[in-house]
Amino acid sequence: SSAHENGVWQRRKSLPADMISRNNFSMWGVLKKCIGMELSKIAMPVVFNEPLSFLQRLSEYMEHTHLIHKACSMSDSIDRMQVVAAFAVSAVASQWERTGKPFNPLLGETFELTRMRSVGVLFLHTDTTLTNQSIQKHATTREDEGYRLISEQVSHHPPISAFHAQSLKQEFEFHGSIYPKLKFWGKSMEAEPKGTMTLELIKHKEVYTWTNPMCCVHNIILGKLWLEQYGAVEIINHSTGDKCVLNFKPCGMFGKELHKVEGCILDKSKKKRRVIYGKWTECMYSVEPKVYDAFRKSEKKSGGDAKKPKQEQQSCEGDDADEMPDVQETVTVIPGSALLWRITPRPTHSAQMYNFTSFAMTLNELEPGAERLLAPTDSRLRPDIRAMENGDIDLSSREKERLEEKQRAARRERSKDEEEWTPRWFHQGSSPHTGAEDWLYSGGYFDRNYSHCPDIY
Ligand code: CLR
Repeated sequence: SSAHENGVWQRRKSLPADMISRNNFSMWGVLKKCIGMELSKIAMPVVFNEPLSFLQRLSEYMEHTHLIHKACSMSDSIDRMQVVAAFAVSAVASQWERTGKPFNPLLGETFELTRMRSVGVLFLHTDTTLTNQSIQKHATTREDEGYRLISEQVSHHPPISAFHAQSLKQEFEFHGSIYPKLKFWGKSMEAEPKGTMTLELIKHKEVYTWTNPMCCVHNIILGKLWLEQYGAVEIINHSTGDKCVLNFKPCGMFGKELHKVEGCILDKSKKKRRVIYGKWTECMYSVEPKVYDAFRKSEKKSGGDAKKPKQEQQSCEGDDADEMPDVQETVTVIPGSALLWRITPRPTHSAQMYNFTSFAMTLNELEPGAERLLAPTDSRLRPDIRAMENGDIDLSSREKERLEEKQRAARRERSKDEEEWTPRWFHQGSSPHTGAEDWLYSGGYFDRNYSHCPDIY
């Protein structure tokens, strides 16, 4: 847990308690009555949850923000695009093996993530002998990325979460909304994250947009749960007309393509400028198209993987569980490639802690003094999530039920008065870049006047 080492407060590196084993619970028992139903309407036992709200889970898009800073520092727009592409892939990397269901946010729930106070700041307050120079040194760390994010649950049916992040030094804004459209197919569940991601690099006057890949959770009923992300992701630079077309590959019959992402950057005249490849669970590289083509050709000539013995067939049909293919070969690096991004390894205790990344471990932590600062609607103040985090499943389910009942009562009150719900921090609008319907930040959250926030807990 969090500690004050040498007077310096540090973020916690683990959760207060290990997770409760799910082995004694059957998903089938819950789901057999629910085929064809919307997931948000199914009362799922809390053991299948993870102690985070969906708003907090979406904030994990920010884990690799240093890539945006890197993109900002580059003078060539194709170079910037390749790092933005790496950011778009890195944003969904924390989903790997995360098969716990986050808590549905309550209508009006918010989550803020402020990462602009450097780890050394508390220390600085207590030591006035520091010179300006050493203050500068302590105030610049790589861990605290210098941004703040605010997200809000703006709609309950359909569930829509909106977020807006801005950098401290006005280098970028990153915003969007997600409506996770879920389909339950029996053996698996498919989630389409509807909504556009918009990244603005202010100094370069550039705007990039894309939509996230599809997500599929396999073996809902029997076997081991595992998660696949697949589909085309098109990143558009609206200022230059450059495009990056990425293909998150479905695992395929033999699992050879598991986790692979491949694509290329095309400039305005449709000329291929760079090939991007890697795995969303691991790393991404970029290489010149000529080098890439030559490598693939030579691979074919030498037989490549055509001669490899066939693995046991992984069929997607039939009654068996769709085991996650056990192919551990990592990315083959083509000579001449540049590494764009590599994942931060998970902490050793991650498996007992919902497969959280180090970043995820910190999201529900109450920082010293946070209670005084946070909006009363912040996810960190949700008692059901807090109870689950502490390993108290019974309290968690009781609190979850209470909150959901309170939400229903509030809705009944509103409909009696013919009142409509209006989100506090976002408003509906159309994106000036894509024209698509979106949720835009109305501003003001960080003025920290929360007197008009609803009482949802
Ligand atoms: C993946 C990244 C996308 C946004 C997104 C939308 C829906 C999310 C999905 C992410 C992760 C997996 C998810 C899904 C909704 C339900 C599903 C949380 C965040 C969970 C794992 C389903 C659990 C099912 C139980 C039966 C255990 O950009």
